Amino acid sequence: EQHDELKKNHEEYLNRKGPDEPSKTMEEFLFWKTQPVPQFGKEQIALKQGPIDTTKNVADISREPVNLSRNIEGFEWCTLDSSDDAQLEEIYTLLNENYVEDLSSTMRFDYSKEFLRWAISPPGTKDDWQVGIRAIVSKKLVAFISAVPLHLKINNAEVNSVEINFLCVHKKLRSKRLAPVLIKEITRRVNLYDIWQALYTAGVVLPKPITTTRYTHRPLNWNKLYDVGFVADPEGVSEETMKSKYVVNKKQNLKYVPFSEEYYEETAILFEQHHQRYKLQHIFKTKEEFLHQFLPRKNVLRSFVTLNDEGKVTDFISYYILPFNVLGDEDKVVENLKVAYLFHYCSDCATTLDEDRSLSARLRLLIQDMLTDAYYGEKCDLFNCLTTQDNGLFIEKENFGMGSGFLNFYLFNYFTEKINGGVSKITKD
Ligand code: MYA
Repeated sequence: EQHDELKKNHEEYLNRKGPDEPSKTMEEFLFWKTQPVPQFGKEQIALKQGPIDTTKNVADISREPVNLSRNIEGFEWCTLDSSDDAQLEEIYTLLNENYVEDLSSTMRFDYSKEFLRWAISPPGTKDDWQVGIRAIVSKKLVAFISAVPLHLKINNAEVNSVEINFLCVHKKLRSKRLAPVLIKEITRRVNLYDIWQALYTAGVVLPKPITTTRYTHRPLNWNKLYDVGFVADPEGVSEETMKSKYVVNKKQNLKYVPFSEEYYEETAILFEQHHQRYKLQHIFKTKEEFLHQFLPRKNVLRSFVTLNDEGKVTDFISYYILPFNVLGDEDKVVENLKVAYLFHYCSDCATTLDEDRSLSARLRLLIQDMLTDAYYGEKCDLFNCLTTQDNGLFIEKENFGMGSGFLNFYLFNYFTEKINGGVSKITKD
């Protein structure tokens, strides 16, 4: 039954509009048409790259929170502190029960608490950027949104911004226009720090993506993925053939050491050199930020460097672990899939002039090795990556299949020409 459902969804997906076409007209985006974002249907080629609205300054921003009672009675704003275990547990429970699902509502992200703490509290995060809505009487947390500081380089222009993530409204409070209220409140709180730009990603099409990327999936534990209906029956292909297609090497091609502070300087230089290839770059200004993002974390992040004979760092690669709950009737969790997501990487092959050291050959070795680590070491069932970075060099060859999910990238209050490929920014979803 689950496989029939999967086929039906797939057909629906094939018949739908293009991945970056909106489901309604610009006029119907009642909230987004009021915001400083590029609009559908308007020729904005004349616009130069840069901020869209430059009229405001901190003195214009209200010190009072956005009015909530116009939308719902009996709820209040709160500020959460994810360093406190009890509050982290509340964020975790809200997201675990109400966050992003796939098209057929059979899978939902199951961010671990350690993952959330890592993602929402990097160095430089402000105390009031973890925003919630609670019921006044029961104090139950029913909605959430977060911001973290982010330095971007967009076509060589540096933009001091934030990344917005984990927007979530409890299922019972949907369609009450709480999302716009949460977005306005986080905008206010960010603007008070004199920051006017943001980056965010979403599966839904809003005005207006700067780029659209696609999820690709490389099965590791084909049997389990088949049993839960993540992969459909391959027509005319035997199960044995499928299994042999997805065999994972037992032994790694290259030698790795876990990334640690002693490799910071060399890795950061390599990272910057490699990332110059991309039009949208996430840049790390301080050692503290870099180490926060890339030091290994148990059950959350794996990161490695390879060294040449002289002990010099030649490559860096990382992936994070983000499980999925498989849902049965009445939203019950019936199974958990452990999923690895390719995160950042860099290699000296990206800048070498030595023809024998092509980036594509090197990346294949590195990726094969991460598959080995994820499957045999971390017992992951699936390895995902987006069509960002230089991933086009290995996706097909390493048997990553195109998924049904897309991830659109957006900038708030910043105009730039559409970026095709060339994205090094990875969001944690
Ligand atoms: S993306 C992950 C989003 N979360 C989920 O998908 C979790 C499951 N879903 C939910 O919790 C709810 O369905 C949400 C909507 C909360 C998504 N981004 O309240 P409503 C617009 C932006 O009646 P609900 C992530 O976290 C929609 O087009 N807007 O709807 C990044 C409509 O507006 P318009 C969205 O279903 C978030 C309005 O909301 C999204 O009850 C980046 C309807 O509101 C979406 N994902 O709740 C946020 N989905 O009338 C932007 C729907 O115009 C940040 N909508 O069509 C912007 C930068 C702010 C900071 C700026 C600083 C300078």
